[in-house]
Amino acid sequence: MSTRRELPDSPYLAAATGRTPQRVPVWFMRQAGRSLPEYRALRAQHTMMSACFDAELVTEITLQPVRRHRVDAAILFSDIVVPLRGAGIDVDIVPDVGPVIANPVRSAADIAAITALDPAAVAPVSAAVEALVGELGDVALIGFAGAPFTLASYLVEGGPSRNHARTKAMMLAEPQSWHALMTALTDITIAFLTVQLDAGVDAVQLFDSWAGTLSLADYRRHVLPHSARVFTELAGRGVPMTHFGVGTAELLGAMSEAVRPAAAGVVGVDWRTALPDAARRVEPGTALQGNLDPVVLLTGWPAVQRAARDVVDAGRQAVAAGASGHIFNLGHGVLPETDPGILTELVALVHSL
Ligand code: 1CP
Repeated sequence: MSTRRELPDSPYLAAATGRTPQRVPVWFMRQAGRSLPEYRALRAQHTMMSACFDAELVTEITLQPVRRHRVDAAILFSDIVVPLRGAGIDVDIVPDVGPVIANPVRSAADIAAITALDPAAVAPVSAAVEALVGELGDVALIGFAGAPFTLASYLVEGGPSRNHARTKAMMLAEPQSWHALMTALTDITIAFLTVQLDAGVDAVQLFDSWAGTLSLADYRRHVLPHSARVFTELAGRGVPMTHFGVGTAELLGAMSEAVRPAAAGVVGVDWRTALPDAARRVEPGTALQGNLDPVVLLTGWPAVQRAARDVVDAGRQAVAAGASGHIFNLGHGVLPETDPGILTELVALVHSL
């Protein structure tokens, strides 16, 4: 187990932990990958999954956006389904589709067959994290995992889905199966984050990308206890932890309750909710991350520039309204067709404000 780095000058860690950063920190979800020509060149020679299990490629792809854009945090290049592979599930990442599960999980027997994550199966992830913390200087390294609900949605549906109908059917009609599935996935998520924390990541983010498909009542009853267990079990690590989802305006309060045990809790906000409103919905002492609409980046620099200034202003208002900090990001991931030059200019603009 490596000792954690002290990064007193990291604006990302300052904002996440309630200190005043020297400048507004900025990084982008999905900054590593799809939008970068240097990523596409590497990917032309490797499948997505094989890249995720190659420590040198993981290290290189994680560093690409840091070199190019001068962001304040790196996100580990991996995918939310990587630990499922490490737990014996036959999953692939198909170009232009996303994760595809060979045998979707639909019966009690399917659920019982899910094994624990063997840390040895994701050894290249540990090796990459160890290499990265040696190379990143003051740039924070964020590890991540998928939250149990979002992982369950891929496993039950068999791949990406719009309405998550089979997932909701299991959740509502087969509560025992649902609880068993969510418990197994929560264990896998905790184990995958533990591997990354042991190897030295400076912070973690839990992606519950599709939780916004749920009502607040269903989220609280069927999902929140499992996600909260992730944060509770890892709270002792003392690192900032971010809880993110899309379409979660109604869930922000509950999502911040889940992350409350963290030494420093951050809630990711999508572009639909103004940051000062989000500040009033989350628990006191929570920092906010977000929330420029990724589509704005496709509309040209004048619009990007105006929207970015608005987000920085809204972040200041959010802090005045009680948020413990603001980390500039998009409301969801960088779209593949984004001009990387715009991202570089955006980082420079945010740093100048
Ligand atoms: O062909 C390719 O090159 C694959 C495209 C790709 C990439 C670059 C996928 C397939 N995953 C990734 C990497 C990835 N995935 C990262 C690290 C890179 C970075 O963030 O810079 C991260 C953090 C993820 C996380 C991820 N994977 C999420 C949560 C974040 C989010 O965007 O909501 C989700 C939902 C996935 C599943 C997934 N993997 C890949 C795709 C296209 C998808 C989404 C599929 C769908 O629409 O349901």
